[in-house]
Amino acid sequence: MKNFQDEKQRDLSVNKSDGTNKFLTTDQGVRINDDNNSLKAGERGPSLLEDFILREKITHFDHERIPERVVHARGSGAHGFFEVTNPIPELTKAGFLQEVGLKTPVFARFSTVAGSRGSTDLARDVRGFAVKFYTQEGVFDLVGNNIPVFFIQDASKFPDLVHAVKPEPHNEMPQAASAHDTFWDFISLMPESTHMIMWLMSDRAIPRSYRMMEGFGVHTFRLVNAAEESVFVKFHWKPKLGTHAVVWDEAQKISGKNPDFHRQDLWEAIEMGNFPEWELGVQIIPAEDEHNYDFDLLDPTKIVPEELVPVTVVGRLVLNKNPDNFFSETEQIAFHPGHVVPGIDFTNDPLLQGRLFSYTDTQLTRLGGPNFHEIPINRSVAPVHNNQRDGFMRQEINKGRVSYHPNSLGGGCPYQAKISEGGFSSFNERIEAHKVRERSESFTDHFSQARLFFNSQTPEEKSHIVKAFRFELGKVETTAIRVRMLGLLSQVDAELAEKVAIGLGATVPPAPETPMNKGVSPETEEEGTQEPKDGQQSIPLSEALSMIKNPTNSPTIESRKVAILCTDGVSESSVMNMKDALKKQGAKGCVIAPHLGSVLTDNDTAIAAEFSFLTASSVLFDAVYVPHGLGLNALMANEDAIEYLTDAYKHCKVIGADGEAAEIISGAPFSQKISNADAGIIVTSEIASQSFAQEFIAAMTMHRFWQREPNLYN
Ligand code: HDE
Repeated sequence: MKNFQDEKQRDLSVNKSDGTNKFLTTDQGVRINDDNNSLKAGERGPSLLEDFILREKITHFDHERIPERVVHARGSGAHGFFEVTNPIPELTKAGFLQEVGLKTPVFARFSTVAGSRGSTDLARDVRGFAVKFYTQEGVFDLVGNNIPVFFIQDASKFPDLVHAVKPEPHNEMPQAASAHDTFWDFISLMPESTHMIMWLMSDRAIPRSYRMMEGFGVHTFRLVNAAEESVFVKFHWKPKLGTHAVVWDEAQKISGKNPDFHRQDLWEAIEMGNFPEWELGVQIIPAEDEHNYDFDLLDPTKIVPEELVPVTVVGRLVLNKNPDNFFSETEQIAFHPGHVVPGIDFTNDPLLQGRLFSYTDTQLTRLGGPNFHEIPINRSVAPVHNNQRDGFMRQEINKGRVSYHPNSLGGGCPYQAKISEGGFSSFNERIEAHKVRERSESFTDHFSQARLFFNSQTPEEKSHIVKAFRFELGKVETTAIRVRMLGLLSQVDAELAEKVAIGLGATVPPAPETPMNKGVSPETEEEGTQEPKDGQQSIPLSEALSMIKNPTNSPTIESRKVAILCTDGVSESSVMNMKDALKKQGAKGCVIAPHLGSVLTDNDTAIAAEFSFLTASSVLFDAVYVPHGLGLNALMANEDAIEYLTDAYKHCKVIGADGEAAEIISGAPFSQKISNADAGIIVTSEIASQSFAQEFIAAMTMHRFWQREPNLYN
């Protein structure tokens, strides 16, 4: 055994739980001889207090849980890198954006907002999209969402918003859902949330995958260059796989069948080498254009339409490694919009300003003290030297007597960095104002952009929004709240309000003489829609706001999953033909059979069944394929198998069948509804045809065939 006589021989940096030590030990490093029996006075006797091994193990277990995040408790994350593709040194001095090809390590965490840690991934909710950049100049966190605006304009309303959306306090229901009275009570009294609510009721709130969501910094930030000149900027993440959603009925079923659907999707994609990827883009607004729009850049309930200011791509984010330990990394990571590096700065957005306080404050409770920056996942790769000392769980062993500045005993170190040495200095913004509790008049238009969003959607997307409102408000028990919401919606679009009202069996109230405004008292304020002033830019439609109009830059089915329904007697060549064709496109065909094990093909070979009809479900796949085979009658008699097809049809997915399996489609319960123009139903009488597989794949690149929907509900 090693003799640690010399202090230097004790390598304190060795992680005791790195797995290299094969012996089980206590936290003090003492090897354990028996981990199965507590120490007792006699084999049938009482346990002894002396048993330090038992006490340590149980004490640690008793304290395993830490408080979950107040919001965004449910999340999943991964490691990766950010690589610059288009440097912007003329706009920012941030070192990590200076050179083509420069890579910065990152950790990204995606989350829902309202639910608890164990809640479903598929709740209708905003998704958090937080990225920690470990830059050479310190940590930069871009803590955004998958929706570019927010519910409220001022940080002071955040606790109210969160109290309203969380489960109701008297009975702790419903979990991870906004469809309840307190949420809509609050929203119906907060007209400033109308724009956000339109996004929340759209399919953006039920993404197909974390890998298929856009991300937004939401607030306007500043970039600052070496000459200390600043531009305004909005951050955008654009997913390589396009922005896609599931449908609400599907989301609810997934919540039951696999509440870890997004978590598993992210994990498996990375394990399979399908590394999730996004472009980072910026909308750049010159300082002199600050007042050129019919909205205020500081108002977080507003977007800057991409048609007015295009997105300039600066780099790409690739996630290529799953965490080794969920708790240590994904749970303990601590984001903060106030973690910025020289070259990136804040604006006076009053929501952002409030956030700058909240994030450190919340970690003090969640992570137990002020040293959470020392937890490995939070550590800066840039050296950290300062005079912060002590506190719970201090890891750093600071040496010497000096823990103050200025000092002479420590040679003046650590000393302040000049700006030319990379020292952070806040943008020198001129402010001359009265101290007031007021909101700017330029924040009062709550409806124009809600209308812009609604009008920019396709008819299918509009109908999903109507249905989402019908569902959510239909769950609200207080009639007055529903009616108040209809009043708000009528100020966005009369037809929208009418259609929602039909679903609720209600009547749209007459437009208020003084529409609600400023989000506090419905009675007091003036007009909530504002005409652009002279010279201000405004647009009636924005194509960029529709997911369906922007499927993806390059159609792909990479990493998509297809359910292949099989029984004994299935055509081996059909199954293998489809599996191979999908594999070539980076997608996966999964054999689903009445039982696990394998199915026997028409060639008497065995094909492994990845799932049984019981262990998987149509909603967990992007498309369904029924191959030719002898056992088709048995398949048709199986209610579970038929449910794969009916759900796939209802959720507008591609359905394919070849050979005699085509009859299954014509005999399916939905067959009367299929229109000839439905390009999502691919059938052929041929067996194992290459062109059939290609047609099936081409249809899958369309994601969904929404044209089916009007027929579905007639
Ligand atoms: Fe957060 N938010 N937030 N938020 N937020 C938190 O910080 C808060 C807001 C966002 O994966 C908390 O560490 C206030 C907008 C994400 O760990 C907390 C206000 C946006 C995450 C907090 C906002 C966000 C959080 C809870 C209004 C989009 C998860 C745990 C003034 C731009 C990050 C924690 C992760 C987490 C406060 C509004 C995004 C309580 C006070 C707007 C993605 O500090």
